[in-house]
Amino acid sequence: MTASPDDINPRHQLSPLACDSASLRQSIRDALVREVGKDPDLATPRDWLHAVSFAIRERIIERRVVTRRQFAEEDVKRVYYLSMEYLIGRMLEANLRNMGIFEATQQALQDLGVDFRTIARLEEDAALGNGGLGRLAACILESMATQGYPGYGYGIRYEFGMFQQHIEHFRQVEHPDNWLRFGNPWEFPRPEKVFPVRFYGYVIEHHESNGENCYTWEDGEQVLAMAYDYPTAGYERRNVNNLRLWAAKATRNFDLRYFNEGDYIRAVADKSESETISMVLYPNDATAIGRELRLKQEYFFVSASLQDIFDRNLQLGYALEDLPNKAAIQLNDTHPAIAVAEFMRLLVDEHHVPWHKAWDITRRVFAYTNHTLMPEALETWPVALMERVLPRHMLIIYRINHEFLEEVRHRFPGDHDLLGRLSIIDEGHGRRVRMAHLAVVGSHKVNGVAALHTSLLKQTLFADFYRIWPERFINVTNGVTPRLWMIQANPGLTALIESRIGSDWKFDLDRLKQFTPYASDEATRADFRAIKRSNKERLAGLVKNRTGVVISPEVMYDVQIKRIHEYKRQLLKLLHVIELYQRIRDGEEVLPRVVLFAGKAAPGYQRAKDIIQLINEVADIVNNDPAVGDRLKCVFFPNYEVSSAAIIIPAADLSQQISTAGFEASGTGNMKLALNGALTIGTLDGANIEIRDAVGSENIFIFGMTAAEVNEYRGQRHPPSAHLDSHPRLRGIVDALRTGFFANGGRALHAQMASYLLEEDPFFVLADYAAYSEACTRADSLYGHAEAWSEAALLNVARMSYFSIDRTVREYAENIWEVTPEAVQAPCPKDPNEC
Ligand code: F58
Repeated sequence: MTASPDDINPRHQLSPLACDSASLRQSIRDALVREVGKDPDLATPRDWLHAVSFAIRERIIERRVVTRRQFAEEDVKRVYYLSMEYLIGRMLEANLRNMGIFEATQQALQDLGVDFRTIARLEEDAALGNGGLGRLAACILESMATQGYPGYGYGIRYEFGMFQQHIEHFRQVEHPDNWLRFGNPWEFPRPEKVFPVRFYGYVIEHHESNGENCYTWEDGEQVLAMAYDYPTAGYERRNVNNLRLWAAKATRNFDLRYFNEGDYIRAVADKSESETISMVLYPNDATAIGRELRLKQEYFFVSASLQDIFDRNLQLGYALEDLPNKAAIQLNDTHPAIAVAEFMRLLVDEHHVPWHKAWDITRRVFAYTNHTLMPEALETWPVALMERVLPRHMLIIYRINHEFLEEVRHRFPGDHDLLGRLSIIDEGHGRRVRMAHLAVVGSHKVNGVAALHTSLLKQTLFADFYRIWPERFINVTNGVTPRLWMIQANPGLTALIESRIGSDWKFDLDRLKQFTPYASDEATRADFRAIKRSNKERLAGLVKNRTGVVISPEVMYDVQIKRIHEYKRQLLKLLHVIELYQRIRDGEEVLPRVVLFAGKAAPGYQRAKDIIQLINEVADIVNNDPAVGDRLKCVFFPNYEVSSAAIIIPAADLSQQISTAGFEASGTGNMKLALNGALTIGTLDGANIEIRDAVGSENIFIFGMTAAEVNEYRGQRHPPSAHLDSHPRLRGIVDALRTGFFANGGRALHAQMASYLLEEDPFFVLADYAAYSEACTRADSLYGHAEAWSEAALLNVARMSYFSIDRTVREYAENIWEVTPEAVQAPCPKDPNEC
């Protein structure tokens, strides 16, 4: 019972809005009056921002309607991407560019006397994520739309996204991210799309005549999940996919009990309590959050998404047995892993599918992406908590586990340790549910996000699972979208490439390889340097604005931009800043540079916050020392987010990717920076290894212990202080910290950080320092040869095509989802009547 073209009521045929600048101008002016409710004479820049967004959203949603109809007509298999996080950034420019109407809209605004850049800056970033995992989800959605895959994103519409970072007295202070306070023109609220989500309560077992018991989940409390849709446009394609984010609303009868008792205030207070579920994103980047509210958030969005998926499939007339041919569900890490149990509950309890059939369907539908090996980031929930919050799911997990362990027992009789290691329930730590095990057992494919990461997964975290199901584990190396991270962020470099090899590469990044010969062309190199320089001027303006620090566009820009974490080793870079400072003070020549750090620390992660303070205190001394001048500036750029990344990255010369080997699953900042012509200085960690293979080892500065060496070294238990003489200056550098040379807020913190390095150093900063400093010297000496540096930088650009998110998504589509792109329609014509 699927829709065919003939089914579409002729009265419902769309007459597309035109996209020439005159029509856009009219739409913008109309939206200003009709949607924003302002007289153009009185409109503020934000009013114009909203007006233009409304004018564009009309055009996006039209294409969404067409896309949805086409998918329904063609009976396509759909991909559902379940992610707790989407780090989207600003939407206006991305939508305009992907819709192919960026220039026309700029023109329309100019005709209205409005400057595009001025209003675009006012848009709040949609920062519904912490870091790489959330940004990857946003890149994947954009790529699915661009390539014509029928992809649906599901997540949470957090009222407050990632906190805003301020620096006060050198230290990070968090402010709430009230990103919706001016309204959000990009979302379509769907008050009719609501699903009930239950928590707590109890389970009743019913005995059936066929021997299978059936269960009902009763009582407890219910919250409604209401849909908000964010259409996601493909690049210069007509495809528009949908990101559906859920907000919690109190159920309509929430208040009956108290209202009947006349307790109005209590009733309303309860209402807001249930709405806290979607209130705020947990700002944690590498540790699992063991809070009840977090578990409720996870189940809340999973349950609503799966109910929605079931509804869609049933409405389209698909049989539940056929789900694996109609739906692929990707779990972005374990945060949505409870979906495995919820899917079983919906099949077995709600739709009365027999257990074993249901289990077969479930496994064929789900796949799971792992993003970390770090034990503290692996989610486990106390059995007691799960039993209380999700009693039915706990029973389902018990049965899944029982049957799984039976299978293992059968294959490996007598190996009790193996059973304990594989069990979904960890019996050793006060009984906890291991969500990663649930995800592996419930999926047909499990992937790591870079080659090294996947092979470590197979050797360590999932070694036992790999032994029993080797075919289940595959690698899908991450990628980044060139639309945002090149075309939008770096129009100068985009134009340069276009002038040399045309524009096919924008649709197929593989063709960027054709740019390779231009790396040895002097004119191209000179143009590249001019572009870098102007990108640096743009960044220098922003740095001055945000920090007051004046940086010269003449010098090397050396950047480390990512979440602040011990394993990412911002401290290693900071020690090098101190080395450079001391060398300048000692009268040595050093290559002039700006070192720029940016990144947020989890609010409860004291050491990460201490590192931020240390950076700021060192920066304060260095930047104000007249003996140093422009030879060294150290900047901590506050409130790093997608929109600032898009300005920092194109201006960077040197990209710091210096995590302790074996800890960074992949990294994606490394890809964005190399694509923009920054050279990487990095360890053999995550995707750095594949980047080296792609760009050539002569065009990257690799240093330090490998993952295997780190492992071996850890076993040897060397005292970190043994490395103080491995580099002529290391002792003096650590001494400067120890004695509080840079201290401003108090020496204690500096001394404490010195003892941390000397006594603990869990991420081997001191052990890798000599190698790091030497690699920096190599980088500096190449930078001194402008032609050679530019050649290497251009080779990086030309050879980064593998790291396009489009390649990543194709691999997911072919090796996991088994979906094909919908014959992507011809690129959007520029004909005003056929937008
Ligand atoms: C990141 N993980 C990895 N987690 O650290 C990075 O190497 C990788 O490139 C990226 O995923 C994409 O695969 C990450 O960002 C989180 O932010 C989680 C948020 C929720 C709590 C646990 C960490």
